[in-house]
Amino acid sequence: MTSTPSPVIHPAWLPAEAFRALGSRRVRVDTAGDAGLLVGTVLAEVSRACARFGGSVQPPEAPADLVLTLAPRSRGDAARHGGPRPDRDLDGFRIGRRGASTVVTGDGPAGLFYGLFEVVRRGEAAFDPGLADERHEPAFGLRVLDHWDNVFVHRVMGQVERGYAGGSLFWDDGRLRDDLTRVGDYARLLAASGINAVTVNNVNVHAGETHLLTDRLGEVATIASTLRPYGIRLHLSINFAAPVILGDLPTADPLDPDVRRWWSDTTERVFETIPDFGGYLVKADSEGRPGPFSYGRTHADGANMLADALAPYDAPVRWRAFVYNHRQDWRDRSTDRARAAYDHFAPLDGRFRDNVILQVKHGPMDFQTREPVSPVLLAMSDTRLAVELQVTQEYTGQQKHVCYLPPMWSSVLGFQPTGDDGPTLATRLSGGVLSAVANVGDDPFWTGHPLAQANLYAVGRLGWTPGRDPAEILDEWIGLTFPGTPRHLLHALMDDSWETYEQYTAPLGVGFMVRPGHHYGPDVDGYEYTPWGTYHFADRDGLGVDRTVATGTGYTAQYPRPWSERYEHPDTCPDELLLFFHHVPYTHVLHSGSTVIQHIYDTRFAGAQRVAEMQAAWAQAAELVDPAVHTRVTERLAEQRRSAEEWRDQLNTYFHRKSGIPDAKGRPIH
Ligand code: BDP
Repeated sequence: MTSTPSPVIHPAWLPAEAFRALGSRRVRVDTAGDAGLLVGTVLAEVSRACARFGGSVQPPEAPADLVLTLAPRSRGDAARHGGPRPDRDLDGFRIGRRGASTVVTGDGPAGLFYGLFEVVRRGEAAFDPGLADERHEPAFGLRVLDHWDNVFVHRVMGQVERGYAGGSLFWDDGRLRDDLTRVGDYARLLAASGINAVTVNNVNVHAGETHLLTDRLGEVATIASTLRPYGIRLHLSINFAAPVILGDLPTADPLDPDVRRWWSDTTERVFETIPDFGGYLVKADSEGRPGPFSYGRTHADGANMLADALAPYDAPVRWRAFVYNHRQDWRDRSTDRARAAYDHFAPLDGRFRDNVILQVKHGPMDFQTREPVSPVLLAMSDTRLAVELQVTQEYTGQQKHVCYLPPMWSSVLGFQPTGDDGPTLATRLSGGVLSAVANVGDDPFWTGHPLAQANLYAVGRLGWTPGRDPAEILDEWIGLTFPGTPRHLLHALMDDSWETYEQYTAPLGVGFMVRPGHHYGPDVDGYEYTPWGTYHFADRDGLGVDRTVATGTGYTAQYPRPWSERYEHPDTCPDELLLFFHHVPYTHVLHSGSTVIQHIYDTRFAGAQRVAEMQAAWAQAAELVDPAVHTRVTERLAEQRRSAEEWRDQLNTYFHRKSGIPDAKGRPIH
């Protein structure tokens, strides 16, 4: 019998080569006998790199080119905790020169670890005698990737919901994988990018997965142990109806004393089994999931019950604000899904416990190609808030299309709630939580499309420095992942890829013209007459959703000034969001000087053309990159091109037929 050789797993941003500069030096890990788990990981990394590249691990006091040390106040912390405590104040580090050495001083063991990876990222530059002193600390204390993994393969959603990179890294065929080596490698990659937590299961917690909390907790503990050496804490998504589903109680009413005791006892067992357990993530009363509404209770009642169960362990519950009615009447123009999160949650401001974090999707709808910032993130000053990004490319090309997303995320994190001179959203949320839906699976390239790794990498980096230029992060990722490859090649494909994707799929803020269910490819009216609340309202005269106070759904009033006013009027509303906020005639003239209809035609032609150019550029790179990467990207680009042309043709034809207005440039539209 022949067996198929296991595929070679791509090293992502940690190829051995990335450690050359560090590994060819004399390195001292000077932690005064601190034998914590993370310090052990740092030592192992250093020893491995030195063994490979001819450097040496120096004994105490010996001269060294690189010294990795702990700040005095944190010495002993690792020993006390028996492992990493990725608390915000211990993640930071200093890097600088002392005499002939580069010195990294971690605030705590985690900081030491993050400092080590700063040295890796910088390569030779980390040993430059002119290296400036810098202090680094993360803007967000909790930087968490939420996996939408199911243990069992779900009938409709498969194993990883909205996953485009194969099966779960954790579970296979309903069981925890016997070999968790890849989970360890994954944790190492994440830690090197700055992530410090992972939620291992889908927010839609199906009946089978509910057991992870109780009788299958052992599996969860095994995953936690695999993540721990890299400072990654494990979080679990829980099912609000768990007390009922697991057969213990007749109700899940959050005010019922038995239910409250059930959650306290269950949570106590979780912490007995996993002492550094990170917390719960909850999707309740949303898209058919159970929640407090069934018992006439509020989201505050539901969240606070779980917060009380977690409080003794100083752990948070992240309660998702993605709550809306998915049974709307499409004939009723006054309903508006964009309003839902704010309408549900803003009145509850100040009513959540301190360890409740309201986790809010970055836009008001659902991870569309472009949305305005969710107004919930701009309100609720008495509630702890987390931003939720979607790294998995559900609506952005499903990892078949190149779509580098950090420019979108930066526009959210850099949004200025009080206008042009005010602080950014990231500053407001600083110290809090950055969460993102993961895009990885058991695919040999981790993310299906090898270039989608850059999106994963960037989340952690933005979690540390949200104001950083996305192109700079990309440059860093390219340098690590493709050592020796001309960087301009990948920049040419990736820098503007989100904008390109937007051009051929959804210009001007129009959303959801995708195939219902799986959400890939165009379907002009796929969602138009459904109850999901996701409309574009195209008719013979114009298109877009009127969300104004004057004549529409009143959504613009959910924004503080000056945004409420800017969005309310088409003449001040930014072009790229015009159709999100306004229903306008096809002949409406944009700030750019073009009409809406002409813009639709032009961008769709331009976007598809850019994809053809990307394909041609990549073909030239055949000799310059790893052949396996080249082949995979080539295949995906062919599909991206086919899809971009399909988008262009269907959408242009649709709007041509609706409007009856020809393309001013006379290109073929049917
Ligand atoms: C939507 C996805 C769905 C998720 C949901 C969520 O289509 O699979 O369950 O978001 O975030 O975008 O809960």
